[in-house]
Order: sequence, then structure tokens, then C-alpha cells
Amino acid sequence: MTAPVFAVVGHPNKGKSSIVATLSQNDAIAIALEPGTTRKRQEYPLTVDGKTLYTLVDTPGFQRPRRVLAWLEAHSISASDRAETVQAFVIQHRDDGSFTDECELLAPLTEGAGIIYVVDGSVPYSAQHEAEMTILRWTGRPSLALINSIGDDDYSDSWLRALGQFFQVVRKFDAVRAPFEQHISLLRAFGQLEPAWEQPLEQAAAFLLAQRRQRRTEAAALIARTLEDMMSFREKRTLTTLQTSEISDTDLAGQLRTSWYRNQRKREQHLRIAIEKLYEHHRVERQEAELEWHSEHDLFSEDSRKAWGVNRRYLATAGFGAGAVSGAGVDVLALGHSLGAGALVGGLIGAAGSYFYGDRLALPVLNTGVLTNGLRTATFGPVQDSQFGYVVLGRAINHWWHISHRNHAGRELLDLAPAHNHWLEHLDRASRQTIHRALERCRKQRALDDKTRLALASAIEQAMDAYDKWRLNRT
Ligand SMILES: Nc1nc2c(ncn2[C@@H]2O[C@H](COP(=O)(O)OP(=O)(O)OP(=O)(O)O)[C@@H](O)[C@H]2O)c(=O)[nH]1
Ligand SMILES: [Mg+2]
Repeated sequence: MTAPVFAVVGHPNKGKSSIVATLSQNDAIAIALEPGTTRKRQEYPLTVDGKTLYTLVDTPGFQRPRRVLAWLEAHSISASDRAETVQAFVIQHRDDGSFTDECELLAPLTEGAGIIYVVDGSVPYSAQHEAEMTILRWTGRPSLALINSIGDDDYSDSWLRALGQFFQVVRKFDAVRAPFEQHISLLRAFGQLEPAWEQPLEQAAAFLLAQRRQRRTEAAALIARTLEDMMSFREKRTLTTLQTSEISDTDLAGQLRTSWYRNQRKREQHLRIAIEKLYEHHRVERQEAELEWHSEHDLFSEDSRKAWGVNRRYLATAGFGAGAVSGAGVDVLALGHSLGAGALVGGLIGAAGSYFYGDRLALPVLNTGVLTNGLRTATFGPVQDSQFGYVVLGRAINHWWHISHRNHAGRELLDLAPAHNHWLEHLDRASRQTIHRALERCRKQRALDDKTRLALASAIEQAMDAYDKWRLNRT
């Protein structure tokens, strides 16, 4: 069975290419302020698992519809020959250069495509559209009109009345902001217009819904892996005796710390790109505060913690005591002991107060040791405080949410302003525990087994769901 094909047609510069980009999940399509951006028809299939579900044809806008209609009227004898007359028009003018844009846009319709007619609902309806709407009606193809609003004004009522005279179904559909559910409902509406398309479009809707669920699960697994990596990450170096004498502990710690931070940021960037790829967004321009720290005090910035950290109450309701989130307080004491015992010959410890929960994020410390062959090892990390994990997790889920709700017509800068982790309050107790235990294990350098990894990914998926619901309630 051949997949349905839809030609997206209309006046120049009304958002045709934007509709094509969103419905075909393709962010490479040229969209621009100038009319005449699209000059040739171009097909964009939507493919899931190697199967084309439907194809959209982007087309140039009508240039001289009244002249075209005059030609059609002069060459038609009765209403029964109108579709053939349109076909004859395309054949006659295809190569003569006089109606290039009209031939480009009508050709797919004469070859069996359905019509998606796009208008801008933010400007008033005017009768100048009637010639092009009449031409489209003459093709006899199944038709759907979309009111896409480019500006802020709303004239959709007058558009609805006029479009209803020419098209079988009329919908409001904002190419940039329409939620995913509207894409699905559009497919189903089209399925009602053409019996042969009902089944393939119903199947397409099912495929897209399954793909969306699958993407969310995969995104959760990607976030879980990065979280594990970042929580347990250590920057290591082995030094010869000579090197040891040449570098002070402070300098060594400084060097390791710098590369530790660089690596952590890199991991976060890789995660951002992986999530975007998963959703077929390849050209997103992002603005996001870097994972930062206060270099003077060796502390992660308080802004990060305030925005993304979790509070005592959150952990208490998950069954963890008030001190659970720091953990570091205890470890620092233990480290002090081992330092005294000589097993560790160096250590950078910040002001003790800062390790207690509620103040700041506790940072990793430098540990150095001597190997049996006389070489010295130095490690920096892992981070001493599971709050760091909540910062990474909050930032990742916030980014995922914006990407998963971004339409492929969107070209605006993605501004990832910090939110608050309050949404985690909607997370069930079991998921809270799973996440917290996993963070603590990573922090203590205990590797996660496969079962724990799976549990972490699924708890993160629950957290994504909680975030989604929280955002929905806010708007
Ligand atoms: N805010 C907003 N702007 C939109 C929307 N759809 C289109 N635009 C803007 O409208 C302009 C034209 O969009 P295109 O999709 O290129 O329009 P087109 O009909 O394909 O234009 P041509 O190919 O030139 O005929 C671009 O600047 C888009 O960013 C929308 O839903 N919301
Ligand atoms: Mg275009």
C-alpha cells in the first residue's frame, strides 16, 4: 500500500514550509521571513523504523491565481471535467515558464496528493484568496485547511466561515506551537476524508505515539547513564617521583580540578546533543548557564543549588533523614582520619561549614597516594554531595522537556532558564528513593549493577512525567 501524500499549498509566506517541517519532523527545511523562500516542490517523507508513514510536499505559493482560474474556466465545459482541466493546465504550462509556481504546486495534486491549504489567521480574511481556493476545489482532491497564526491578532472566525465553503475540514494549527496531540488528530481527520487513507493514517498515528513513548524511555536511559558517570567521575593522574617533586599539591589539585570540571561540562553537552538527536532536532541553538562553581571557595554556585537542588523535606518524605543529602560531612571526617594515618598524603578540603547540607554543594577533594612501584597517584573527585546529582538531573530533565515539546518548525533560541526542582515533589516515594540511593552509591564509588541502572532509568522516567504534568498545570 502506498503511503498518503499531502501537498502543502497556499499564498506565499504563510507558513507552508513551517507546517511541512513540523509534520515531517524535519528541522532542515528552509523557513524565512521573505516570501518566495520555497521555489520548487520538494517531498519530505516521515519515516519510522524504515517505514514511510506519509509524505509531505512543500510547494511555492500561488502567484497569479486569477489568471490560472480564467484559463481553467475558458477550457472547461462542465463541472465533471474540472479535475482533467487542471491536469491539462499543468501539462500545457509545465515548460513554458508562464506559471512556474502554479505548475509546481498543482502537479502533486494531479498525481494523487491530498490538499493541506495554509492561511495566516493573524491577518483578516480577504476575497483575494477565493481564486486559489476555487482552483484547489477544482482538483477534486481530499482537502483540509489549516489556520496557522504568524502574528498575534486573531481573525480565525472569519477565516473559518470562508474556508468552510471550500475545504472538507478546517482546523486551527499553529506550526510552531501546536502540541504533538494535534499532529495526531490532524492525521486522523485526514483519514476520514479518503477511505483508502484511513487505515494507513490510523497506523501512522499509532506508530508516532509508540515512537514518542520509546523516545521518552530512551531519553531517560541517556540521562541515567550521564548522571551515573558525572556522579562517580574521578580525574586521575600518575606521577613519577621527579614530577612529584616539581609540583605542589595545590598546583596538582588546581590542574586536576580544571580538567575535572571541563570533563563534567563535556558530559553534559554530550547529553544535550544526544537528546536533541533522539528527537530529530539537529540545529538547536541553546542558551544555558554553564554548570558553574565558585572558584575561590571550590564550591558549586549557590544559584545552581537553589534552582536545582532538593530540600530536606523532599528527602525526609522519601524516607531519608535530614542529613542524607550531604553525606559529605561524614566523609570529610573520615578523610581527615586517613590523612592522619598517612594513607593519603594530601587533600584539599574547603571550609568545613560548607559541607553541611543547606549551605552549598560540597566539591570533590584531591587524594594522593603512593603505589608500590614508587609512583604517586593523584585523583580528584568524585563529587562529595548528592545535591550535585540533583542539579545535573534537574537541568537535564528541563532540557529534555523543551526538546520533546519543540516543533521542527521552531527556529527560536532555546533559552534554558533555571526552573526549580519543585516538580520533584510530585514524584512518588519509591522513585525518590531509587534516585537518591543511586546517587549515593555513585558518590561512594560503588558501581551500579544492571538492575539498579534499569531502576534508575525508570525512576527518572517517572520524574520526567512529573515534570511534564507540573509544566502542564502551570500553563
Ligand atoms: N510565530 C509564528 N511564525 C510563523 C509560524 N509559521 C510561520 N511563521 C513565520 O512566517 C514566515 C514564513 O514562514 P514559511 O514557513 O517560510 O512560509 P512559506 O509559506 O513556506 O513561505 P514561501 O516558501 O516563501 O512561500 C517565517 O518567518 C516563519 O518563521 C507560526 O506558526 N508562528
Ligand atoms: Mg516555503
